[in-house]
Amino acid sequence: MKTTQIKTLVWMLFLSILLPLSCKKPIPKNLSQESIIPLPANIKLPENVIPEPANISKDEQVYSGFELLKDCKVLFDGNQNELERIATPFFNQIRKTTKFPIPFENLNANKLEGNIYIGISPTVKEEEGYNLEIKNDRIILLAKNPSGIFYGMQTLMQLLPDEIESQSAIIQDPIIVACGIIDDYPRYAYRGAMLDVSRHFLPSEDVKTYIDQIAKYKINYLHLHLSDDQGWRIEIKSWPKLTEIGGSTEVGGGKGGYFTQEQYKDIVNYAKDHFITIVPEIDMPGHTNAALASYAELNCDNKATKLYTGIDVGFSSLCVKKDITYKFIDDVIRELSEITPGPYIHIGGDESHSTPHDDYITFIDKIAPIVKKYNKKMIGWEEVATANIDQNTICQYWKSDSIANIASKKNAQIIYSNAKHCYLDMKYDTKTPLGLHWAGYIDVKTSYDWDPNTISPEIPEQSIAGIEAPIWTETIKNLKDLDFLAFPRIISIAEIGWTPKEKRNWEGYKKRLGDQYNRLKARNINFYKSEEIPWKIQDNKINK
Ligand code: TNX
Repeated sequence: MKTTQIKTLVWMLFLSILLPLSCKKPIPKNLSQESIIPLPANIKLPENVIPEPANISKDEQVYSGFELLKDCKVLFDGNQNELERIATPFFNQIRKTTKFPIPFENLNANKLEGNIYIGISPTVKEEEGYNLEIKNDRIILLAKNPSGIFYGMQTLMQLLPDEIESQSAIIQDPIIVACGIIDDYPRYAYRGAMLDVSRHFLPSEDVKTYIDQIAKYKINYLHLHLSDDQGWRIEIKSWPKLTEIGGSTEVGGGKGGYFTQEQYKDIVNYAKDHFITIVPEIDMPGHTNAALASYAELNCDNKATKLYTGIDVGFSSLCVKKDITYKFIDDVIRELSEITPGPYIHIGGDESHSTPHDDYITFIDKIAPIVKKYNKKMIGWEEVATANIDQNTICQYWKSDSIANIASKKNAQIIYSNAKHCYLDMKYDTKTPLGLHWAGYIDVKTSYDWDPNTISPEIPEQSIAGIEAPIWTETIKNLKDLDFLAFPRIISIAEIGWTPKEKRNWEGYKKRLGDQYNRLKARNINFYKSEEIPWKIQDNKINK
């Protein structure tokens, strides 16, 4: 063959590969089909988005939108230091999986084209809200406050390919972000998770991992259940035996453990970086055996109880009549307030079955001013509504509609943690190896398909501070167990707390959750692969 003939042949071969590709007309990626959780309050599509023809296979289609290219920069103006601090962990992860340098620069000397702009702006009205505008040639993220920037970044991460969450994969395909405007803000100001570190102690690394995970779904409070019959988990310098003795065991007789005040402060700071406020709970007057075993004088008969490693409730009580009890509580709340920058102290108050009811009321009425004295707002489990609480108290509804109604009649705010839907320690079904089932079996649909408004129609929306998903750790020994019961149900609760009621529905949610399979995997979460969810399994892509 002559060289010209060879050349023609090579060209033909080249074109036969290239032509079919180039013939594809890119269709604009549709922002409303992205699987964002929690679903944003408002998504506006650009006019050129047309419904995709049904006969096109997703893998073969070419999309258009904002393309993240390797020369992309992130631009800030004003508040640059703080905004950079918030954006850094997100962009470090993007740099890792794209190998793009993505420098941070000041807006002044730069054009917006091709870049991402992040800024604080009074045009966004909601406290925790943000506005994320994606155009073909730029992304603009605005918020009223830094928290909104954090939430907007969480949303943007979910608009990037799943591999963006990977610790090892490098993204090879073009990164196209769907165009449109997300104008988003939460339904409730309080969107919480509760972790019981008392029944089984979990070290701070595990608490931090949980913080990482819940922050992705815009949860903004972590309530730590720091004391119970089985263990006292926070150092109180003026009462050192609480942790020396009371922290020395746990359910099943393991070695227990506790947080030093330094470790606690470290958790508080870590949470703060994730826009999460820690709410510490000292449960009393019941659920106090660990304290009663540590100090004889806290018992009415001056005899220290034995440490307890079982899972019964309702058998212990502080001695309501003694002055030393209130000296003790004052010291505990003072020390805890000093290391807790957040506004709340949770005083428990649940299941005080061995405290006579009149004593219980006397007790709660005496605790409330102590919490106030240290400039904190009191949260208590629903039972505190039977005492003389004022409108500054927040009651956490867990079981009884009628008590929650009493609380709202007293103008107290309510946090919904109704056990039948929110208790992450309930089994999914009869086969679940971990968990309890006193409140019933809670599959993913049950955790999602309800609303605070319909559970207690008598409680007006303005009485609702928010929603919280507790996880009690009688059967949970480590992070793996915790993951298994918490995920994916904690994600349901996060969406109920954030998304407007009328935007939510189970069919849409279950698809979006299924689409997050790769992300949950990439984050190494030992989540429950419920058969109710159409999981989009692509293990190979993420584990490269
Ligand atoms: C009830 S809910 C409790 C906890 C248990 C939990 C187990 C509440 C305020 N008290 O002491 O750990 O059930 O699901």
